[in-house]
Amino acid sequence: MNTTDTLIPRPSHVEPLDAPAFTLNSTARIGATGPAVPVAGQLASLLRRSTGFALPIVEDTRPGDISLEVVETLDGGPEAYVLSVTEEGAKLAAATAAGLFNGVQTLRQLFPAAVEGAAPTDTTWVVPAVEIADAPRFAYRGLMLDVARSFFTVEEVKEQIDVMTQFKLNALHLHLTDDQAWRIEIHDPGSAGNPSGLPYAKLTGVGGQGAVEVSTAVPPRGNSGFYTQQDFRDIQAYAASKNVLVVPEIDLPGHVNAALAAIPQLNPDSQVKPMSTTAEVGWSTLTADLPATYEFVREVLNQLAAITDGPYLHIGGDEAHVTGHDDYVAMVQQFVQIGAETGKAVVGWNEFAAVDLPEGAVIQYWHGAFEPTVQQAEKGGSQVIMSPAANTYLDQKYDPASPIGLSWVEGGPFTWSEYYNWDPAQGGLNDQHILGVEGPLWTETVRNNQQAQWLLYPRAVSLAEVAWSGQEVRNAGDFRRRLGALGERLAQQGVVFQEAPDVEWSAASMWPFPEAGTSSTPEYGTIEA
Ligand code: TNX
Repeated sequence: MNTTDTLIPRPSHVEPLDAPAFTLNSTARIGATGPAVPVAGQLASLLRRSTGFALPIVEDTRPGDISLEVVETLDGGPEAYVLSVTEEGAKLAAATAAGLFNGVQTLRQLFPAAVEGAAPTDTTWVVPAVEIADAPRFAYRGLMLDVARSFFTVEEVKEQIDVMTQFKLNALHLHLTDDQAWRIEIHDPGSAGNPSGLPYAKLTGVGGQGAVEVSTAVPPRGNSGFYTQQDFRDIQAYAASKNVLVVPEIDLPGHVNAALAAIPQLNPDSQVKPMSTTAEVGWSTLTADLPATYEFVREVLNQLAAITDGPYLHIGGDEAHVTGHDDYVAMVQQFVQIGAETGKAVVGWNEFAAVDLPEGAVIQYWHGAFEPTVQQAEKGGSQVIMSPAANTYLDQKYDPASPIGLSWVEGGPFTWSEYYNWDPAQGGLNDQHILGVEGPLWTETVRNNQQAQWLLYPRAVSLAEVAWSGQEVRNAGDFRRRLGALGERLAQQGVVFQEAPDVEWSAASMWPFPEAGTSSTPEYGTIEA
């Protein structure tokens, strides 16, 4: 195996050195000062766990150590890093802590796979001599987790963050509301801020109990629950410590049944709707000529903006099939304005490109006509997050017989290569228009982290490389080899992955997914075809 066979995503410049390797031994230390210290701490915890070495964090280094340094003048943008490994040690430099975090993920992949182990093993910790200079192609490299159809606890979300960050993915979009459920606490603003007396506490009181129910999923009914505002902050702080930005979504003006079931004033007849568990889409809507609609959206977006550290608020906009076109435009035009007034940049699914977007708005392209997105990007200056369903939808089946996943996207089934062999710069968009790439994981058929991981990996790794590595260093055959090598690391971490049959995996997945029609592990229950 050569040096780069373990690096994923592939760095922009790698120069293996024809020189003796570095061996980390028990007396090694990690050098860091100032903003490099927390990142050094993260590297130390990983290495201490698998090596059993003390690895103290120190200010000055000597031969045999690893050093992390913030060098503000370093080129390549905030997430770039340079890593140099010689017999004398490993030196990592970046302009920011985020860049160092990225470099640490690369260094981690240069160690033997046993570095991912949960307990010390007797391994010689050799790192090949190499010079790496690396920077991302796109600033936004995301996954979306649909916590509305089936809830994921704070701990489960943190676990997902732990896995994704090793591939330098840096954005987590949380789809917080949908027809089946409402997952984020909204406080009662008090009488002055609540002229219509909307019962905001019912959003989670009623809406938080909901979940999807489909006969093919195991178990059929999704999980209930919701995040308090403190939970949301907690997820966000954890994400930030791993260079991940959280993007919260309130889906409007469709996908709102849970809100209609909680708040009578959002309905034209002032009667709450029943909660619903169906996976059907496009059948609910807010009402354009009810003043409560705008009062509600303003309060919700204001509260969400107040607890969101990142620059983005996602306001949905997709599949409003029962909203008349004029009503759609009337509402979404106001919603983007309300969103912008919170001080955040609004993000929406590409349908929302039908309205005049405020400055800084971001369009998430997923499906349908591409022209409105391209036009707004070229003329209006909106940036685009590329999530074309056939190249990024992580909820799609790997195989028609797969027990988990959906199959509505044309061109499927989809394995790692459909998510690898595409270029986000397409149809008139160039890299300047593109903020980045995101893979959505819708959870109609997903009930826990193992099932989620099975759909995510390895396809999310394909997306990570599409988002990070320039076209000039990407190559499917080479990527397939590196995926094979990754198997061992995922297995060491206890991460479930799909054993794509065209990849030579270096280890088996911890739970190779059972075939449809067979009954298997307690975690999965019985899988129906
Ligand atoms: C379409 S993609 C949806 C979601 C579904 C998904 C299932 C998008 C913006 N809306 O409501 O969960 O298909 O793949």
